[in-house]
Amino acid sequence: MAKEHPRHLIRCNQAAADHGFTLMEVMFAVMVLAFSVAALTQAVVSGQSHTYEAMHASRAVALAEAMIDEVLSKPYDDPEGDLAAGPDAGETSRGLFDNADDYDGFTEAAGAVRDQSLTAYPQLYQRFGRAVTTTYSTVTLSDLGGDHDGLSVTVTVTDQSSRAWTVSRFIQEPTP
Ligand SMILES: [Ca+2]
Ligand SMILES: [Ca+2]
Repeated sequence: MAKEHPRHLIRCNQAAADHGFTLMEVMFAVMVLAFSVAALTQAVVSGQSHTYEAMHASRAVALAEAMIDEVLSKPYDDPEGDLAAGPDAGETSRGLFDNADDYDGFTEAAGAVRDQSLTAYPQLYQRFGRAVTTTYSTVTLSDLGGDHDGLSVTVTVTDQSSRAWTVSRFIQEPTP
């Protein structure tokens, strides 16, 4: 004699068959989920990349501005009266520069970037090199009423992908 299923179990199985998912529905749901996860992952990676780029650029500009500040902290005129842009006699290293134009032609390679006290910058800043140019020039500043003699200082910071950030300042020649 065949074993009889309890009546309530038959009802449950019938309900599952009525409300279950077909294989196609399951595959479709899995596909949608996979696309959603991929899109979310891409958004997170893209966000992290933008954050890295912003931090990278801000470090480059900070290095450029720090060098500009260092140049601006020096006297305009050489104490010995030398007038040539670039290091003067005996100014064989950065620590011996005694006026602003001595920095003309100064460079630091990536991995050897130091602050004004010649202390190495943290590792994340060592991905950049720096170069300085200083040029005596006359610029027209209409707000200040005409032509002004002075020193143009430009600092270029370059990363290992050859991307460059440039900061420039004009130092007006002091009036005697
Ligand atoms: Ca000098
Ligand atoms: Ca000089």
